[in-house]
Amino acid sequence: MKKAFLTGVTGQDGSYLAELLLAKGYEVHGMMRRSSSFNTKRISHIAHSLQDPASRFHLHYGDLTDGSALNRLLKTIKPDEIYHLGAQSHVRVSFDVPEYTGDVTALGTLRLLDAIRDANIAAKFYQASSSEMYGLVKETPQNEETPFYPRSPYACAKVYAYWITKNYREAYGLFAINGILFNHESPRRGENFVSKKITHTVARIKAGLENKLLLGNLQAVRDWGYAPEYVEAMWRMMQQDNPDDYVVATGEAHTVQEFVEEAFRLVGLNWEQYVSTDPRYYRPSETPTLLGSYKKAKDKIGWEPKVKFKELVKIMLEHDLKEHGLTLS
Ligand code: NAP
Ligand code: F7E
Repeated sequence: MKKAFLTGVTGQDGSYLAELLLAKGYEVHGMMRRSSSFNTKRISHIAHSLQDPASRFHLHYGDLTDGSALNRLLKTIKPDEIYHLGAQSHVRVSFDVPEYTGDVTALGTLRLLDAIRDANIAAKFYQASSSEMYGLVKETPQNEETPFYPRSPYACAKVYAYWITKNYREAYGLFAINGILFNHESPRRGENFVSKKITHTVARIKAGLENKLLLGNLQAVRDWGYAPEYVEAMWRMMQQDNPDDYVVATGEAHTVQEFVEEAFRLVGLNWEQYVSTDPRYYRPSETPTLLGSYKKAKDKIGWEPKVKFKELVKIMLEHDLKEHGLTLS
């Protein structure tokens, strides 16, 4: 039985990936950090089996700032595949906590790669790289060869993590790869990312619990895909014989305003009556527009997106309406 080790198991992607790997028969070990309140909401449906001695799902405390814990975990678990998804992943917040973001998101990756060397294991390593690395884009659409121009402390940290992953591949022969994923969303997306903020608030407005939605830059353009499909791409990359880097995207771009319009349209409300902009949600430097080419992923690992923009908005909104006992008519 293959063993996988996941950082970020309590996050959006970690929860979907843990489900996928369990369904494929893996033994799954997730690292979570200690929190004063439960941070396991996204995995509670699989974590309930933890008491079962036959469970293939295991949780371990650890933190990406704690190299000795990472070393110990890898030496004890000896995983075949490591999916490194843990990060301070919020771009706006990275301007408030730049040093912490660098420590967790950049150096955390180095600590984990070094722990693989210290444990002397032949584990494959997946780095959760990001389209934010393209920032002020040098060409459109962006592909694996497009130069990076990061626009936030988060994106700078991800550029470091990208290169240190590649460096450990070249220097030490590790099977270490970068999945350069464009924005991907789901009902499990954190509520302070724009997609979930919109569908969550539109559902509350429809339920009569709220009457406004405050947003930042409505003209930002993103290539939004569906998270459960993106974790499948991660797994496929890791099943290849040779390590390589891949872009995962939908090849469709939309503005934040279009996301807003679609969500309000679905519930039959006029968005302009509810939406205002607030400077608090603008970034000191923005990534204005992103659009990815998934050609290499399609050709080499047979991956293609199925859920596109309108269906994504609908999936997320239906889920959030249901929380209030509402449905789309
Ligand atoms: P997410 O929901 O924000 O999850 C981040 C995970 O990292 C959570 O499990 C979080 O734990 C954990 N974490 C944060 N700080 C940590 C620390 N100091 N030590 C250990 N764990 C820590 O992110 P996601 O959307 O699932 O994204 C997964 C990865 O892909 C991230 O690296 C992100 O930067 C990257 N990425 C995401 C996208 C996207 O559109 N979603 C696109 C490209 C790349 P808590 O639950 O305790 O907070
Ligand atoms: O912002 C604009 C904002 O925070 C998208 C992370 O998963 O994807 C994510 O980063 C756009 C930006 O995602 C609000 O200015 C307008 O242009 O949902 P977001 P992100 O910054 O693209 C990448 C690929 C990652 O790697 C990251 O980890 O929407 N926007 N108004 C807003 N954004 C937020 N959060 N809140 C607003 O009110």
